[in-house]
Amino acid sequence: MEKHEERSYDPASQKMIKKAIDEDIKIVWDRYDAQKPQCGFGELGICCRICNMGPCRIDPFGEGTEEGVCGASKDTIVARNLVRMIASGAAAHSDHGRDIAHTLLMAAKGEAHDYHLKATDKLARTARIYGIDTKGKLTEKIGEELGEKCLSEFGQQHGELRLIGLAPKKRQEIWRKLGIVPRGIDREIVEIMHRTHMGVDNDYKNIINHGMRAALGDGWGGSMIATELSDILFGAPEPIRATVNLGVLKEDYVNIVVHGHEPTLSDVVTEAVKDPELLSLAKKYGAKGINLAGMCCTANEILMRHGIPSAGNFLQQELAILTGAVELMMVDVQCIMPALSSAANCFHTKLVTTSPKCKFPGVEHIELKEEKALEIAKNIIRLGVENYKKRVKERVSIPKEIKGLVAGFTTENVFRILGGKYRFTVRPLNDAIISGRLRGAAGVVGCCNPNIRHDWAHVSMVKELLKNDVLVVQTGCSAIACAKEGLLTPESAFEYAGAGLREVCEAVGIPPVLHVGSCVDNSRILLILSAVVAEGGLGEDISDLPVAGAAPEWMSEKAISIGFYFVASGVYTIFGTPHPVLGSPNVTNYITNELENIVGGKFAFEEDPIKAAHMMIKHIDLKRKALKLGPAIHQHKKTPALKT
Ligand code: BF8
Ligand code: SF4
Repeated sequence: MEKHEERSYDPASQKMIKKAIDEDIKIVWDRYDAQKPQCGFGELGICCRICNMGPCRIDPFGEGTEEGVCGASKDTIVARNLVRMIASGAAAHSDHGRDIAHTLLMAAKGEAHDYHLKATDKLARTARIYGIDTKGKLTEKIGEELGEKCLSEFGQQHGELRLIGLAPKKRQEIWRKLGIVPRGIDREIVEIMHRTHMGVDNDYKNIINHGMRAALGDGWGGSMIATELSDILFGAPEPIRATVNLGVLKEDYVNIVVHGHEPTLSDVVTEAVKDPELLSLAKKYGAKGINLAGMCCTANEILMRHGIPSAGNFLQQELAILTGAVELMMVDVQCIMPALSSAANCFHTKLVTTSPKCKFPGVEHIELKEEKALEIAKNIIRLGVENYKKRVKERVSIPKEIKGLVAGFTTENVFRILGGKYRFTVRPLNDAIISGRLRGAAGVVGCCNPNIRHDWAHVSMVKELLKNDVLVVQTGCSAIACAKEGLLTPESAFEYAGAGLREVCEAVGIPPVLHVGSCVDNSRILLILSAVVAEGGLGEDISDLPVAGAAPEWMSEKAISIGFYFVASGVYTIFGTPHPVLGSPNVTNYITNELENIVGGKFAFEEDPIKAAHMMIKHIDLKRKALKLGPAIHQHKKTPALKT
């Protein structure tokens, strides 16, 4: 295999990586190689620079220093570092949720005219969950009350987050007994920072238990608020066909790429690109029109609501610029590589930052102000159109690869699709699992990372699960990876799904892999699991379900927070490369073993995606057995016996 093929499984990406190699442009894989060998202390989680008596490090071989200057053990140091990752990940998701709540409130108060409360049904339903009396009230009034309630949950000091009440009763009781129901979203994050300050909590189990509390505040709080309020504000997604991969960029068009996470501006951009004045300006400069594409999770947001194509996932952000065909890349927050400015400098691409939280030195910053969002969006698009003049035709090379997909599945529409028009229910899903046509379900989510061949682990794992009659739900970069392989179409069931899964997909008309959105939309998976429990016949708690989760190519601290809220919700969750915990056998054992008896879920680390898929299948089978269900009816004969 040549270098560009080793780096990515995706042929479109391979072409751009090859171009980078040929033109000697350094990209993420080169920077990764330059870091090798990566710091062993960091990898094992046993370095501490929390106070100025340090930095300290523990000798992993037990031959040197066993404790920090303050006496902190490797268990304390590893646990503290780990939960600080949760704090950062939960903060990122939750701050996103806060921003959406803020925009919703402005829209409801009539202070942001470019936004509207689109999903009024969902608004009323969510308001009722928050105890708001909706009777006889105007939509705007309900929106205002809901916006205020949600915003208040970030700084709430006592009580419980409201959305916790959507979890199965048994699950809520487990959390209450352990004292890990989040009181306020910010409060639990701040408490992580306090507990991990020098000289506070040094009981690794106590530290991690609080980490779970903050992570639950992300999954059942900040992220869930982001999802629910985004649906209300930008429209509840419905299954929609779209396209994905670098081939969505168009040679004769002005190409605008929106990258980041929060849909607040990108959703308005979908309107701005239709502006007749901007379109005629584009034509004046010789372009056929304006082509909008997304990147990372802001792409997922506008993909599932408007069918805007996705140019790719995390590791493709520089590659999009390398096509030489991107006039403008507009970024908001999260997963935006600082390297983008140098990539843009190698081409004519204009990079524009839009969030006060994310600026780049020397890069033009045009800040989103909700009061005049559309005007700002148009100004940004205009810069892109103007920049078309600077495109160097000879440097343009857009890979041809493009694939169709269906996106836009949500908790609500899964109910409708499965239950039919008049009966909202997930019953057919439960029945399919009970009868054994479906063996179980798996969530495969998360990032991509140059430490593993791009997209390969996602695609290999998902194919293996499908073959074994496991229905897959996906979000984030993982969904895009599999979409590029064509797995997110109803037709793919014929090629990849086992006989049982294929029957279910055919009967209901769904793909075997359901794209449920961006990373904050992992909260949709929590709600689907809760709905399956509520439907009956599969136990009383999420931890009873024959399901498993995985993040085979993870890189971000958000992935750690997501992993912890799934585990703390009772889901067995596999990460590809390990968390930075192996320096403490105690912490490793706690999160990969003991936690199961405490919260019903636990972690496993397995880099081989096929092995990991079979670990998930084995777990699914154990849960089936515990529920006294028979084996899956079309159980794949060649499934190897598993060693534990
Ligand atoms: O939030 S999957 S690389 S883009 S962190 Fe980032 Fe990871 Fe992608 Fe979306 Ni999620
Ligand atoms: Fe070292 Fe303890 Fe300070 Fe960490 S908190 S840097 S282990 S002295």
